[in-house]
Amino acid sequence: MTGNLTKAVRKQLVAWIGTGSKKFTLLYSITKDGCSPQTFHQKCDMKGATVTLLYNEQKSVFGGYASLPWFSIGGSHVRDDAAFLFQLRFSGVNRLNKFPVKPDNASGLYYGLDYGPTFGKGHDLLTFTNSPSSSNGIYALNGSMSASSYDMKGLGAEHINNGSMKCLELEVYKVEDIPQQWRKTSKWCKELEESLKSSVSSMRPARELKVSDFRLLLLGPVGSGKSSFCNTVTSVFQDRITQRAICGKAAHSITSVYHPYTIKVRSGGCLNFRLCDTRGLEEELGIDLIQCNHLLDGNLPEFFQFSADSGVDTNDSLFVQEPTLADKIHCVAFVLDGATLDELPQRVIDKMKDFRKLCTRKHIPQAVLLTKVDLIDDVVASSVNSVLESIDVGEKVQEAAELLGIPEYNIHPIKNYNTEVELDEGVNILALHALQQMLNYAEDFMENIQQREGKSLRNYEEYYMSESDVIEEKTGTL
Ligand SMILES: Nc1nc2c(ncn2[C@@H]2O[C@H](COP(=O)(O)OP(=O)(O)O)[C@@H](O)[C@H]2O)c(=O)[nH]1
Ligand SMILES: [Mg+2]
Repeated sequence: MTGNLTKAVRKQLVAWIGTGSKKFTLLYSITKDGCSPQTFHQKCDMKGATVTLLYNEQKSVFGGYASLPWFSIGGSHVRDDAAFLFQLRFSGVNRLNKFPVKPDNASGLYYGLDYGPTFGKGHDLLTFTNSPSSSNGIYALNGSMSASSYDMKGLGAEHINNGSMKCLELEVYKVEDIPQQWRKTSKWCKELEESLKSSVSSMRPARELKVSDFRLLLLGPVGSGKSSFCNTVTSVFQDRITQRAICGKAAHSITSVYHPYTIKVRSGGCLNFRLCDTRGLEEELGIDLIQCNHLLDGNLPEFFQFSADSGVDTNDSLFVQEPTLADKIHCVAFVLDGATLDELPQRVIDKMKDFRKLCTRKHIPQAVLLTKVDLIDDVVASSVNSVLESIDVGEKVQEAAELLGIPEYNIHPIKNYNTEVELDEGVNILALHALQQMLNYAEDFMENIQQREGKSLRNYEEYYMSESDVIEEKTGTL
């Protein structure tokens, strides 16, 4: 059952409660469950902390937070030092006021068998004691507001609920501490960073395949942070901030070539993967499905220059007519800007879905890098280490998963280096976790090819395009 609680209101309530992240679950709604004290008690008794919200016909929103549970006891007051009343909107306009229970007050909550949620002596907020039916969607609750146990900052009921308890809705939510992290990982520390670094550094394609590097392709809208991710990864392994890829904000893609970055390590030598940076996706311009297809298949030479007005000339002498497994892409990462996920134009989303379909048909594994997590949550901006505790980032990860139909465990929150002058453990760990998964997937992909070859398929081309794919292509359902 979902209610009317918006993200902004949840955030405000969490700030007022002041004891960390919270989960809100709707327990009771008068429009869904019917309005009666008995139903309220049946749904809300002994459920821990709750918040009650009322929405009246003058478009005012107000209510109360009880840190103690409700009970069906006949007529007694209890002390609840953490309880407070509040107003969120007044006559349709945001008005944020918290009215705390007065110090040492023994009457924070009122437990009454025949009462709906009731706060304070007298009472400061009495919701209802009857079972009104609704007329035109409006419930004429017989409650009232009157300052006594709570500090109402000198405001009378007329300034909080317009002096009216005629409500369109009353909701009670259970308020719980949320699990500390939305994704469990080993404890973040220098040792974890070092062990991830060494695991990523040790990964290389199986010797029998005679391929030196995994190719990881970054695909995503212009400005999503593809080039910045290449810089972040080179910085991690160079032990200093690097700026090999040119990044920045512009209307169209700054990156216009296919650039497979090799990653040098400080001690010398290169790692056995290449991060392949490309031109970004745009509504009208940008990389298209045919170019993407050639990229995945390894037809485009390194440093291929994408052009805005012409496609790929397959007769060009540089076009790789017979790509080997080493030229092909072994894992794709879709790069999405977490801060502007809601603003992505539908055409760009559709293009990305087409690219994803194409990858799936070629059995190329996929992950998502959800960048700019520092712009999703201020707390994460000040400490990247808190990213797995951020509800906002957790929600964006879910959104990204739904957007592309990719499981949540394949969505990696990323903070790229953009203004920093020094490395950061959290930034490095996020990038390394993502890389480790992409390399594992690239390895799985190659292993599958190896296995197929072992079963005497002519070559990996048959793996790349199975019979059903060819039929699908012939019928034009790409
Ligand atoms: N705050 C913040 N900015 C970022 C992050 N990643 C990239 N940027 C900025 O976003 C802009 C576009 O990045 P860029 O890497 O050029 O995107 P590309 O078009 O996908 O290659 C640049 O101004 C970057 O500095 C990030 O994680 N956090
Ligand atoms: Mg770029």
